[in-house]
Amino acid sequence: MTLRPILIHPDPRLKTVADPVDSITDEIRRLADDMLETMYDAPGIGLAAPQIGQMCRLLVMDAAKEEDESARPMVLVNPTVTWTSEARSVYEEGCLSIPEQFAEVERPAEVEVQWLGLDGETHAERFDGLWATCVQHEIDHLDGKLFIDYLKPMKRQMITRKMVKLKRERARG
Ligand code: K1U
Ligand code: ZN
Repeated sequence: MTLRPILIHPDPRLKTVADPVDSITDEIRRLADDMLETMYDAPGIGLAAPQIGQMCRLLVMDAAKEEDESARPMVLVNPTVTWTSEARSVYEEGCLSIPEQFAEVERPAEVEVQWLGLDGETHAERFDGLWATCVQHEIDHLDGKLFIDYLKPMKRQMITRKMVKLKRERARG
């Protein structure tokens, strides 16, 4: 398994709609392994393939953060939201592609998602709580959307300027 560098906003690949995965191959299995390792190392609770420059519809997540919850690494290929609740919830989101910036985002409190697993089977599950927030955040990445796109333009611009500065400083070393 290999740690992959995570792209930092602004980057055109983070604004691009990713392509569906045709079939589950060894390359896809390796990519999923690398993404889980990269996510746990960051640390994060989710990661979408475009965040490491791979423009395919694959995401990984493990939002089991309660003390009594055991780790549950999940790999979702070609995920689609098939149902959203009327009820909404607000969560202070972060993003590994927008380090150290957090903002409240309102989303459906529960969602049903269908996806292809690494076993080649179709899976479906209803998510709530942090899992629901996380899976929606990651599917947004597959559609070229970032959590800051939900914020008012002034706040979004302020965060983007901070990220441009951060990237310049990191490039200087
Ligand atoms: O997609 C990403 O950039 C990962 C992101 C996912 C996410 C966080 C919060 C709300 C929705 C989606 C992160 O994992 S940011 C890091 C983070 O939230 C976290 C890290 C360690 C422990 C707990 C949370
Ligand atoms: Zn993110």
